[in-house]
Amino acid sequence: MFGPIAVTSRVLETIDERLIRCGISRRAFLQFCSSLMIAAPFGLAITDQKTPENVARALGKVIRPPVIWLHFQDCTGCTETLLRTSHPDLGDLILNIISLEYHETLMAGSGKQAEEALAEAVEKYSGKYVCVVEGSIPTGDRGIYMRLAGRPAMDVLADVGGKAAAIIAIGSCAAWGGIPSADPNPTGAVGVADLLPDKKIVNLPGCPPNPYTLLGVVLQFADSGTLPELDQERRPKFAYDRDIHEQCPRRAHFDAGHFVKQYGDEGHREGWCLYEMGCKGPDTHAGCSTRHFNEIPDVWPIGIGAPCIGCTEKSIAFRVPMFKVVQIHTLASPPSTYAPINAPQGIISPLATGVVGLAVGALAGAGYIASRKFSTVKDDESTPGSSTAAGKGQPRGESQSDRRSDTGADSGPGPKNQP
Ligand code: FSX
Ligand code: SF4
Ligand code: F3S
Repeated sequence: MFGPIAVTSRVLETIDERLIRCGISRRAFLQFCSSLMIAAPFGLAITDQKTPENVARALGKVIRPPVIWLHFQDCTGCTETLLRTSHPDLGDLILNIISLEYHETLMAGSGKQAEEALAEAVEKYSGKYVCVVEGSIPTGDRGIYMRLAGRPAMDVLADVGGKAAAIIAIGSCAAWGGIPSADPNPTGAVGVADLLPDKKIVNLPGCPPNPYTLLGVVLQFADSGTLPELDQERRPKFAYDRDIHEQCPRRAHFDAGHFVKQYGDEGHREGWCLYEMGCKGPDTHAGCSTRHFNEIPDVWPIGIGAPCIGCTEKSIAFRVPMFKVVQIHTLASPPSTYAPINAPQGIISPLATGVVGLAVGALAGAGYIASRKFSTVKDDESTPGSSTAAGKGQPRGESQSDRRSDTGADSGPGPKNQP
């Protein structure tokens, strides 16, 4: 248990106590635990359980962590992502799992009353609360571009963030400046770590990020006082260790050279790869391709036909032009669960799948069906509106390395850049 908070446990309830008192259904809590397991399958002690029931049992005993949420230069999208769950029950539940002591957008009070609430929460939980920061902090001209109750945002962060047990910078704005820091950055916008480099800070970039990543980190900290393993950008590895391209459902089209050339063209309608539309997936670390938003399958940028803009990468989002294609640096290969688009037909017989076993058979069968579906596209139709070799679909049975070596300097943006 998180020591300092446990001391005040007579005041703060456990999650179970709170949910029972507020009449929140067990069903909603189990649904939440399932989503948490999907968002954080590895790397979090709290989801290292076999079933949602076990996660719920462990989480139920945790003391609700006090959270003070600060808003600076933001669009409130990060707050929205937390509340716009697909079931209203879940939104309610989230606000009951954490003990939100201060949040400008959600609290009923305003003005003097709100300021007093903030001061009281900071004093009462000093050194014990989690400070969530949303939005970038303007530092230009001694911070005059944003004041809260007469104080520059920088000072509020130094005070409230400075007394926190840990800070979570939610969204790209708080993590590294985000949109407000785009050139020419008139307000001198920076992220939290630029101002409080020595604090315990977890960055959750994304515009917005997945809310379950935030909840996973907060709950792990409340349970054990520890933070998940972070990468060099202070991002938790459990959510940011892979690039979008590695797990993208459109990856088979990338490998086959099937690219959307224009919004609304045939390739776009068919769900082909968005690389030539400037998709930054190959250079972007985030879990979006497997952990979608609002608990709804395919609700994520590429899922709805828009290229990834690299919103989690400080060197890409709002820095590299939207339509500029990125270099392919990784050797990532598509997971075996995605059928290659040009798979030879008929190689998996019902007999073979029966011999291999039910589980493997089901997987291979699904792959086979998917490959049949994709391969109904004729090779000569692979690049609508283009006559160059770059976009042509490759003949069936041709190896990936053949395809890569065939796509020379001018022949195709995707595979040609792969090592
Ligand atoms: Fe920034 Fe959060 Fe982008 Fe918006 O508030 S990360 S602009 S989605 O929502 O701060
Ligand atoms: Fe998916 Fe983008 Fe990679 Fe294409 S380039 S496979 S759309 S991540
Ligand atoms: Fe952002 Fe790209 Fe995901 S734009 S939300 S990292 S698909």
